Amino acid sequence: AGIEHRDIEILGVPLELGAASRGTLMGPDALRTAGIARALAGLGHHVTDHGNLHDAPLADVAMDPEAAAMCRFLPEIAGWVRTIHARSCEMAARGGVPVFLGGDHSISMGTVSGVARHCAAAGRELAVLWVDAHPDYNVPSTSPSGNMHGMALAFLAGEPVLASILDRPVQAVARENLHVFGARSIDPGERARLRAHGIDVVDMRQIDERGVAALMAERIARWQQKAVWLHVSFDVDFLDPEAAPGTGTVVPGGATYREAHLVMEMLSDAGLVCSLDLVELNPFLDTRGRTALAATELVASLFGRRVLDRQPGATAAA
Ligand code: Z70
Ligand code: MN
Ligand code: MN
Ligand code: MN
Repeated sequence: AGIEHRDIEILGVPLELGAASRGTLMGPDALRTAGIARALAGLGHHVTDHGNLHDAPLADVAMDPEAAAMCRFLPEIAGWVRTIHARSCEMAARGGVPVFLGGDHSISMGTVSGVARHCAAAGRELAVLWVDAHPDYNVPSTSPSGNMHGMALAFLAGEPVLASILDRPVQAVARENLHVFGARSIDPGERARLRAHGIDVVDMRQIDERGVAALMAERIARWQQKAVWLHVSFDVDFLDPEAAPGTGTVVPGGATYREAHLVMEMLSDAGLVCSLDLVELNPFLDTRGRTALAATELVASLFGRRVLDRQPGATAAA
């Protein structure tokens, strides 16, 4: 069975100020060196690389001062988020598959909010799969670090205290459509918020007990029923440090290379993924390009690469 060929639009977003350590600004270029565009084109997709976004101007953010004081580089990051948002909405509306190369995870405040605005206009229900060791569900008052990549999903859920990061009303993603996958590092206040909001969080224990195939199959069935626009926000720290050393916050006990590929293959078979972020690659910390290469292989699997074709109807354990 051949794969469906798609128009894939790549945009590099070299932002590093949202993370604890510098270096993710080199992420987009390392992914290009690893061959991300060539891999996708080799699968038969039509790939356009729009290059990197440039530094955005500082933004004036009308945030409560006490909260703003807890957000490191707020004017810089809000400037980027506003620029990214506009580009993302445009790209989504063009009908291709936007692929955003980060950059730290704070870029997703712009990428996903842009996609959400397009979905609202187009009458599509948006679901977000946050593949990450961290849920990034902090607000300024629960953040232990002040790093804004740890608040990205809270912003997308419509957290009012963060809303002024964007210069227009935020189209919040419905809580029932937020899915965290691979969590193994959650701050205490963050955990309380996730629980209070009823967010679907798959932690590593569940992955160990039930396996990625069964867990993904359940979620895919729900998304297919609702015919959602699925945005995948992939933080490379989902992977175990063994497979992906090139990221600022390595947390032991992550997904194996094989588990991550299976997630990608199942998502690809489901045909639901309409947009993607690939974030938190820090080439400064990488070992001989290993993380950039692993991320590139995973994206190829997400867009149709297979070891062997599947018989139609063959399914993973549900
Ligand atoms: C922590 C915080 C985080 C990524 C680290 C860490 C958040 N929860 N996210 N690395 N990608 O500072 O909020
Ligand atoms: Mn085309
Ligand atoms: Mn993250
Ligand atoms: Mn993370």
